[in-house]
Amino acid sequence: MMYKNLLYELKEGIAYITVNKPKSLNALNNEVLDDLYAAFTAVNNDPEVKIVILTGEGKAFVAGADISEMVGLSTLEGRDMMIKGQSVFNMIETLDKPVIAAINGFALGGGCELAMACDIRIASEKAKFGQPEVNLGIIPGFGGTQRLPRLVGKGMGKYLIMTAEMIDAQEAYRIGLVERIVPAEELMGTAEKVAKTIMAKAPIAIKAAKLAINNGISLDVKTGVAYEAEIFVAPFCAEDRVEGMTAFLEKRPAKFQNK
Ligand code: CO8
Repeated sequence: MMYKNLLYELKEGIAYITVNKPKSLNALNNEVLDDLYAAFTAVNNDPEVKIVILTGEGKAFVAGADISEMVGLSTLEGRDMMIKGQSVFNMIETLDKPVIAAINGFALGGGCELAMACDIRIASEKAKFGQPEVNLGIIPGFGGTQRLPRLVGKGMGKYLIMTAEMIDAQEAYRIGLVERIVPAEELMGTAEKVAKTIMAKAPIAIKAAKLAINNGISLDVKTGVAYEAEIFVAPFCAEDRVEGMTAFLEKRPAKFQNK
């Protein structure tokens, strides 16, 4: 698959999507958003793809929405771009397959929001995070006001959005914005290791777990637990459940067939 603003590679079931506009620190304009939509649609439909690793080329993961494009937009065009970005990020969040963000550098504004739409965030020690939108007279519009407080809590979410403070990877890890931090040279290797760990599990269980967490998180616990009960049934009915449990009892690795 070829994209103007992305690099794409499929290796051993892992799709690598790299935002590739390093001159503008991978800023998201309408064209990049279209490419991301096309790429994530394609990986979702490709049975060879089991998991996705999303990263950025150069010193940024993504430094935000493209300010040079946004400055000239009318109000309606700005709204359209916001809705487009939200649709792409919602799609990533609800993709059938797990998505790991390998955050190599700046993840600011729309870049931080993009990372937050992924299932798991692994950051290089060189990564920097922030929601600097209020510096530009706007608020986060690609989901940041909703996903950030859900990850780091309401107070810290407000602090980061209202102060526009840029934080380093260590602080992002401390507040729960990322799940792992590693030296820069180990970033892709660690992301691959995590991807392979997840790929070794029953795919139907991974898909169900993602669904239960994504859709349950905004419910009260009682309703969420009832929802979990509904989702629980599908993997329990699957052949892979019998294989997983039999393999445990026979003290051998499970051979999951996605059945
Ligand atoms: N948009 C456009 N161009 C950018 C962006 C960006 N977000 N970030 C960096 N660039 C460009 C710079 O303008 C520069 O271009 P040039 O070489 O032509 O001058 C090039 O990338 C390199 O950047 P710097 O020279 O600034 O590199 P530094 O290492 O000195 O600084 C920073 C790196 C700190 C990341 C700095 O570039 C910066 O502060 N960038 C802006 C970060 C920002 O404010 N991001 C938030 C944008 S708003 C947003 O994301 C809203 C999302 C919702 C939008 C809804 C749709 C309407």
